[in-house]
Amino acid sequence: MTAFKYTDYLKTEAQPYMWCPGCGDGIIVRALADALAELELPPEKVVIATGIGCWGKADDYFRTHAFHGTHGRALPYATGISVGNPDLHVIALMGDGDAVTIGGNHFIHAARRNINLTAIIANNFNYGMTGGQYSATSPLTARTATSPRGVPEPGFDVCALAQTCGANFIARTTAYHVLQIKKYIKQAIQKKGFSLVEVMSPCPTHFGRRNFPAGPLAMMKYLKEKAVSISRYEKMAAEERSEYLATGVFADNDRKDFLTVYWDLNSSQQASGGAVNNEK
Ligand SMILES: Cc1ncc(C[n+]2csc(CCOP(=O)(O)OP(=O)(O)O)c2C)c(N)n1
Repeated sequence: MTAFKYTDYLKTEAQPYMWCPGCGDGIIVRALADALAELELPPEKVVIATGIGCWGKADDYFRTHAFHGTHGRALPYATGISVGNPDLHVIALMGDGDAVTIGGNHFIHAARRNINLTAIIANNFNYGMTGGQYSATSPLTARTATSPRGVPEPGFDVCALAQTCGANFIARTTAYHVLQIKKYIKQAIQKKGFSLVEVMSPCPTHFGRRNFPAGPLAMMKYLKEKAVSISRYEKMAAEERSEYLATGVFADNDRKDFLTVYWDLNSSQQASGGAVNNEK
């Protein structure tokens, strides 16, 4: 029996959510609250850092510490909080625009440095809050507000990017796979270093309307049917792969996180007589 309930982390009085009907963001909020309760993390030890966007508004619903900053900058804030107070569990909530479009450079370097934090990206394949413009994860040929005839450039694979940068934990699932979201968030929080959970989340109002004319349910059904395990995905022929979404855990490493390396370097310098000289 856990000492905490998911409602200990949620401002239920702030509900109903501001998100559109059929949006996946509320599902991720509940999964995160469940994960925090099951890990029995005291709410005062948790900090949620966000930038701007629909998913960036999620911190409004949490009864934890929160830092709501500027668009694309959730990771710099989260980095400062994590490095400044390593006792805190820092969770950065970002849309795909926030995380890897305007925030792409911060994402690369937070993962490379292996900052001890958990990034949860709600990837709805477009800029939801500002009307559905295409972002760096919008798939090639997808229709968006700024690409009515189709996106002319390929979208990022966020997990592959994080892997190249050296993140310690990387997982992808969808808003349909509710229990998997919670499971991966728990694993991510428990892992020291940079952890990423990418959740493919439907945006019926903007992306869905233009790419799933049959309606919101069709997009959820797509996520249910097209999400396949990494092992199944890897057995597919290249042309078949473009039809599917690989989901699962892509990386589970134990590379030392930034602060550990930093303190290791400092203590070894001091032990050897120290080249560190603070005198000017
Ligand atoms: C520096 C800056 N550029 C642009 C904007 C306008 N803006 C606000 S939210 C947003 C898009 C958010 O998209 P995403 O991060 O994918 O999150 P979503 O809303 O889809 O959850 C943009 C472009 C801004 N607030 N600040």
